[in-house]
Amino acid sequence: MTTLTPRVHDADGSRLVAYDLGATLAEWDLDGEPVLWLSDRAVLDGSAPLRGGIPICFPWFAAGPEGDRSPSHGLVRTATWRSAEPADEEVWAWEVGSADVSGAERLTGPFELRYAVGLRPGREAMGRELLVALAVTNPADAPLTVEAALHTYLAVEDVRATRVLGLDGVEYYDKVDGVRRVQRGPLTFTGETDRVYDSGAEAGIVVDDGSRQLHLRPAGATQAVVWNPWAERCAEVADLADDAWQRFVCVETAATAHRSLTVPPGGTSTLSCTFAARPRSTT
Ligand code: TA6
Repeated sequence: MTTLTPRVHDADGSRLVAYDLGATLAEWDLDGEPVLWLSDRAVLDGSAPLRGGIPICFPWFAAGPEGDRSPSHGLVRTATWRSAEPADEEVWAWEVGSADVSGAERLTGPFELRYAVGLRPGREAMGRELLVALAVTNPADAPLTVEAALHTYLAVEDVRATRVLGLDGVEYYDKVDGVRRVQRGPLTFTGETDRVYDSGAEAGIVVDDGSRQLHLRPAGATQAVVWNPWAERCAEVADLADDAWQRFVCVETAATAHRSLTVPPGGTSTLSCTFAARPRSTT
């Protein structure tokens, strides 16, 4: 059994931990406080995607466990990505292509992915900002249609006191009961929540847990996904402690079924999100 080797970056009050497995950013701590949430039962031997941080879903979202759309959330979150040259403000960059991922080309056609994690000075006294960006390049001469998501686990003090703002008036598909609804006011959490919102939320999303506000600015997405498993479903997931559901919410920058990404021949489409958090101590 192998243990994955982490990459660690520690500077200016930010600590980042990432793995080449899935190019997964596993941790972002700001002044010692976790902003991203990582399960204390996360599997770190390469046999499963990381439960926490920002796993990358591609070239499909959800589905599994059998059929063409298996495993769940695509093929790249368990692929080992190659390290690439980081550009300005990037801490790390990785690449992976359809040729590196068994079976991918048959299902989607060829693709090349570049994923970068960066830090930059925050605006408006917000400390450092984190920027993550997934660039999808289509090297072929036919359009490439794919789904993708930055499946972001955010740390909250208690999901029951957490509000998500910025989705007011947006239609969503509620995966818990299979009904389409329209969001009215802030999203609050009173049970299992699994929603696909029909907006890329480029005006921004705020996750407010009562003692810290986390500002997300997605770009290039067609949807936002919000997930919390709540108690019963959490207990069914091996790499989640029974009470873990209280301490995270997933807010995902996404392009999934019916609103997938079409990358033109020779073109590149980028899904990205900027995160800014005010440290708890100064809130
Ligand atoms: O993003 C929400 C979701 O698709 C949920 O339906 C839930 O299953 C979750 O992701 C976790 O999926 P995973 O394959 O990581 O167990």
